[in-house]
Amino acid sequence: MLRVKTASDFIDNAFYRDVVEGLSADVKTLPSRWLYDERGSALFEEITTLDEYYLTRAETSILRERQGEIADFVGPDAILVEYGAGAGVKTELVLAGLRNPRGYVPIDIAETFLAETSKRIASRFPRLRVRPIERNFLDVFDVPFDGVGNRTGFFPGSTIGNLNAIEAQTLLSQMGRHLGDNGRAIIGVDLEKNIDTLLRAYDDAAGVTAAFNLNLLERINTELGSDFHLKQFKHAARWNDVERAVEMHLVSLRDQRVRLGRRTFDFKASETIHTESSRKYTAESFERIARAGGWKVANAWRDADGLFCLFGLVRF
Ligand code: AVI
Repeated sequence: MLRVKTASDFIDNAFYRDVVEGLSADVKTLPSRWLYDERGSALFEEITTLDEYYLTRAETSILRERQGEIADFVGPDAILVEYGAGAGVKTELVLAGLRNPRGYVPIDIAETFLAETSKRIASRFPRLRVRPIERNFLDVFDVPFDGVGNRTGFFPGSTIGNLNAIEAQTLLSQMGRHLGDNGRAIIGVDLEKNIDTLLRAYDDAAGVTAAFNLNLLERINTELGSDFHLKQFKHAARWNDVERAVEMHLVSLRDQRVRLGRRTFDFKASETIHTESSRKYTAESFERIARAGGWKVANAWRDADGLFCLFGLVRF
């Protein structure tokens, strides 16, 4: 028999808690990590192939063009620790350039994805010891590894841009603990640029980013039994000049009330739910955050158009 879901159905559910907390706030917000269910992850993969979304293309071109320099920076016999398991060619480009890499440690909360990545890398690099860690890389944990060799952290894709300053600094400090005093890190960072280019990257003509953002409401409907009318919300990308970030929002198209179990949430016309921030850095602003996390910038590799930067960091 169908019954209305109540808080007790979801009390232990982190997604439910985040949705209730985020929609109860004066300025409504939802954490961006919930964008990535199966459909959200597939839509994000599609975003990375769009003309407007230059980030993936630019970063991959740096990894191809600077493969030798990156390998020199990492050094021989290294263990590569990746924060977020690599979906595509990026990890393979780094590993293929290295001299005698000893180990690969992908860290990711998504079990299936982690297993697939580990299998793919192990079959492509049979001499590499692959040791996956199933954790959210923002949690506090250790990286045990019995092999020899200096460790290098790899955090590509401008995912650091989805973290606020405190989260970014905390992650960089934790990477320092994982990677040790001789540790190195390679971080992919999207650079500040012309605002039109930035906004187009987050509001593409084909509407894939809009579908990615709206899928979060669909997910709340399906998994938590709410009654969002998707046609009554639209996707918007906005530049936040103070935060130096492109923000994704879901804009309510009219006054409306949404039900979630026994709770209701009221939306005014034009009120938004803030679903993601993608921070953009300059060389100076990134250097500041790296220093605060215990690292100094040793290298900054940019693509030919100067859109994106891979920073090579060492401990200080
Ligand atoms: C995963 N992350 C780095 C992407 C970004 O650019 O902030 C997520 C994304 N959101 C909209 N488009 C892509």
